[in-house]
Amino acid sequence: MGPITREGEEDENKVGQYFQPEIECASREEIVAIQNKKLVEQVKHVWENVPYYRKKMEKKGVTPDDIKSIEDLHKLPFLSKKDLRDAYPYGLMGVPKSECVRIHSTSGTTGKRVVAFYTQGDIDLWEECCARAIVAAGGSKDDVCQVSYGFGLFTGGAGLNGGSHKVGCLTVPISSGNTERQIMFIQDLQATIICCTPSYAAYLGESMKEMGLGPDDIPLKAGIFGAEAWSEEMRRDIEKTLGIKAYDIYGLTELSGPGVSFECSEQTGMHINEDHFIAEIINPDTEEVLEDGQWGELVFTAIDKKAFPMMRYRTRDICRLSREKCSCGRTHVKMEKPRGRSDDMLIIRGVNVFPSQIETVLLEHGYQANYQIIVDRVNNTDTLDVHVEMTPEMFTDNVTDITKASNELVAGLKSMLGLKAKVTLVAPKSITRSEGKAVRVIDNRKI
Ligand code: DLL
Repeated sequence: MGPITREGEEDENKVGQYFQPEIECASREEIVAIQNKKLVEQVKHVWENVPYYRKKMEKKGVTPDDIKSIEDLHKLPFLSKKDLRDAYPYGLMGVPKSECVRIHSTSGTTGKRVVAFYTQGDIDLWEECCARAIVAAGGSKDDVCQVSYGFGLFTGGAGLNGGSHKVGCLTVPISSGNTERQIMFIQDLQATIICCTPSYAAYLGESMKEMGLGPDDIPLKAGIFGAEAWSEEMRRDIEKTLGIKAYDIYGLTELSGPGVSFECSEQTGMHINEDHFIAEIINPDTEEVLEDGQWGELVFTAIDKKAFPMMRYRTRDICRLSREKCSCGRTHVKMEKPRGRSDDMLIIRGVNVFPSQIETVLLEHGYQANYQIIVDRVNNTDTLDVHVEMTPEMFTDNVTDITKASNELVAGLKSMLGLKAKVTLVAPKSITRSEGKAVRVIDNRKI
């Protein structure tokens, strides 16, 4: 199905385009009715087919009869990453193996990887979510969409590739890496949309500059960037260097992959695909459900996915929800850019620090998002070292200039974090670039 406008919508090309208008612009009553019906069915499905979760429900004294609508959601037990590890690999599967057609898996560096399963139906719904994101970024069948997320076990490539097919874009499944070839294809095939991590988009921009190319030398108009936290400053940087509008997209392997939520032209948060996922925000310590607008841990219940039906899954992403009316016409709740993960949060000398706060300070001072945060413990005291690349324009070996510039950053970080950091300015290109998610933090503390 191609993009469709709501009846009476005049502008056929920009704002006002939706992949599935009847759902994306449904009234609150309609959305709640869909969620109520699907939740009741999903709880029955899980009770009957996932003994691991049934035991959790029994332990909490809940049966499917207790769940009559989304008002009862809070009665259900949570699932966490620990449950996924305990039930690895098949313990949370909701259908016979013979009905599953694919797996994807996280790139987790600690413990067992998460392995998620999909029926063909699960894949179709997932690809539709990604198609909604592409259309929201202005995509249609007239576009050439270059998918530069990694393919394979990672969900980024497969998800956006499937979405791009559903929209009918000419899809370029180039995967990540080989930056010169990426730029050559963008130019030769006249790619208009690119999908990759924001850090890779920034690297593409940097490589273009080195090749003497500017935004006018490439036909890109939009980018769909996600899989890691990125700041507003980084968005502006990428938009300027590539000459595009940069849209955020969010998701996680446990819930299919990219497309759980996506940004529209307003760029003020990501619409959650509420016909497939019910979102809650909880206090991560007390597990109490918080009101819309409050920061807390994002929890999702997948009400359609059959092979890997996640119920009240604790994402660890710190976020908040907003139900303010959106100018794009979509009615689904919006989540703000996640501030970081509760497990990304560093506690340094007792202070909570998110890498994104450090990034904001660096970008405000004219640096790019090429940095590494090194945390250690010396004589029982935490140390925070931030290695920051100078841009080629600011590169100097004049000690006075370097000291002045790093002192400014130390002051900026102090005012943002309330902590004294050591800043080391390093030469351009000396921090290793990533083709996927960037590695920003090295924590050497043995705690
Ligand atoms: O990163 C899925 C994805 C692929 C999303 C491509 C968007 C684009 P995982 O590897 O399982 O899945 O990692 C999921 O990445 O819990 C967040 O902490 C983080 N994350 C994903 N998207 C965003 C985003 C994919 N837009 C974990 N902003 C999630 C901030 C994000 N963090």
